[in-house]
Amino acid sequence: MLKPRNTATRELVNLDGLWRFAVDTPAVPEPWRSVLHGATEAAVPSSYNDLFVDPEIRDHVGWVWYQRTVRIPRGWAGGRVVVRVDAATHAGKVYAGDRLVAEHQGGYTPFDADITEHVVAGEEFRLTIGVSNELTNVTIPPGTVTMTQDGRRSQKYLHDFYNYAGLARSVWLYSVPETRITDITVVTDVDGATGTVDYSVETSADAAVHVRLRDETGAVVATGDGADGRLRVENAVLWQPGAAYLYRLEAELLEGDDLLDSYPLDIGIRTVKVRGTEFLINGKPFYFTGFGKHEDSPVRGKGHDDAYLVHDFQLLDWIGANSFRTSHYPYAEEVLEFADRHGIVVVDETAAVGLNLAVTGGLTGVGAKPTFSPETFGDETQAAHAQHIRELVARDKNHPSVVMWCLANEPASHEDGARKYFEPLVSLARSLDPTRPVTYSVVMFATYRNDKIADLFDVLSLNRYYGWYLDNGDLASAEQKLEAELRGWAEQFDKPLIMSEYGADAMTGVRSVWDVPWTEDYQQSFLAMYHRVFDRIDAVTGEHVWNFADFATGPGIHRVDGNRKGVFTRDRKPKSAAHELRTRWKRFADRN
Ligand code: GCB
Repeated sequence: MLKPRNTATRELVNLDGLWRFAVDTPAVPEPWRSVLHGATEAAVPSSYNDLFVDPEIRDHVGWVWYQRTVRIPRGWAGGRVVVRVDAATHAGKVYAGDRLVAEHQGGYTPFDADITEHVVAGEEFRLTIGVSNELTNVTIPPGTVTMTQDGRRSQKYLHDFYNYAGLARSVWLYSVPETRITDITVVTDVDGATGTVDYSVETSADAAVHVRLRDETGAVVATGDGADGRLRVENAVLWQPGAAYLYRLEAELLEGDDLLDSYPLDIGIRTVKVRGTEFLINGKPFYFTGFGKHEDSPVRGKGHDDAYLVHDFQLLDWIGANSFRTSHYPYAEEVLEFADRHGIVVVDETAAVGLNLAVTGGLTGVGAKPTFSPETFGDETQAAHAQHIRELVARDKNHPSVVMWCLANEPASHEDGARKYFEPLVSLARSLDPTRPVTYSVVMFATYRNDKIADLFDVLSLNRYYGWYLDNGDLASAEQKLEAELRGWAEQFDKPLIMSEYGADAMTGVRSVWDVPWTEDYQQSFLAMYHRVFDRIDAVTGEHVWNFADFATGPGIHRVDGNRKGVFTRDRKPKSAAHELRTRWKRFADRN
């Protein structure tokens, strides 16, 4: 799935801005058929929830409608005209005038609507996009819609972040030639001082393919002919964590001397491999330092924002982080491109969060119903999960920053049924991308004794909260239990262990000289305790603190206007713990 770009043969119009906006109502059964009735305006990109003061909009369950008028540029006769929706959370429908032109399920991967037959170059048309925030037991992530006593529909879900919805990423109008490049896949390797780039170009019809690889100065370093091939780059400059280097692959589709289509792709030459307990990037052991993040900011919710993007990466650099996990869904493509350009390593996670009914059972690890069963999460959920993995890999496979796929966050991997559910998904991910390791984030109920799927994966990513959800306020007990558990995993599996979540809530300005939960001091001591343990266990190959910044959640008795485990506040001010991490991770900079 190629990102829309301006090229010699393609044009691109950004449709962001203010759109007419209305919540679905039975009074207007087919709102796309005319100018949206009773509409207000909403910003795109942005989640819509926090834009409005009206709780009927914020808490609405079901469809909302976005609409605007779009003019097709005059010169676009001849090719195909496409609308790209970068994200419609969690389901989208696109109408060109009165016609339904695309439907998509899944809130964090893009989709296209080919509108060629429904529009005329130089003329305007009415573009309406419906977005639904509903989650069910067959969506990824899952949820349930219940009825309140007074007859309102209410969305319940099993994940700990607010169910923001809407058009949170850009919408584009673009043109592509009739005979065009439809996909490019690149796999790189290193052979001594030579970098190899295996490329494969898919096209909509037979035509000659020519590729050219340029270095950062623009000099051509390799060329190739044919839809598949291998380029060799002598004295290749590798893409390294902290030292990004990108080559530009220019793919061209030709008929004789006529250029039918061209598409540029920035790629990095690098390798990723797991060897025993080591995670190797370019053959060198890599130790992950960083965070589980969220796409989350005031007012915009999950709306992509280039200012927050730049600032968050500045803070990652300031604190000495070399990586992050896209917890708990694929992030905007702009984020991955930025990571590519700035040498930040990414663990790319699916939106499969909440496949765990045991979480609703409190700290017992036993839910009222089994998680994986035909009546809970069964074949249809698994099919939706598989489709999501296909779309994620299709979108992100060429990013050098992405070094691993994380197929789920905290599934009930200790329950019967987990293996039957996950085995085909792991095989699918491996067949779609044989080059990257796969992992999942392991919930605390799943231990090295009872987990049923760990052997299927390359890397074990553990989410652990000793000292917070267990032994709250007692870091001495927490330290013993954490160490015992990590040693258990390390003895049982010869695989890298990443602590993919560890963290404590802290309210800025709440202080204590004792180990008092919710203070900044406790958050700091909590992290320091984990670090002592990590440093005693060789198999630990990385540490991702939960979370980079405070973030919005649904209401809950253990949430104070959201989750406060951020090392930065929601408006990105450091808490005391940030300094603890900075001191430690700056020291680590030489290790990678
Ligand atoms: C977890 C989840 C994460 C939560 C976190 C917490 O295990 O993976 O989404 O936000 O715990 O703070 O409870």
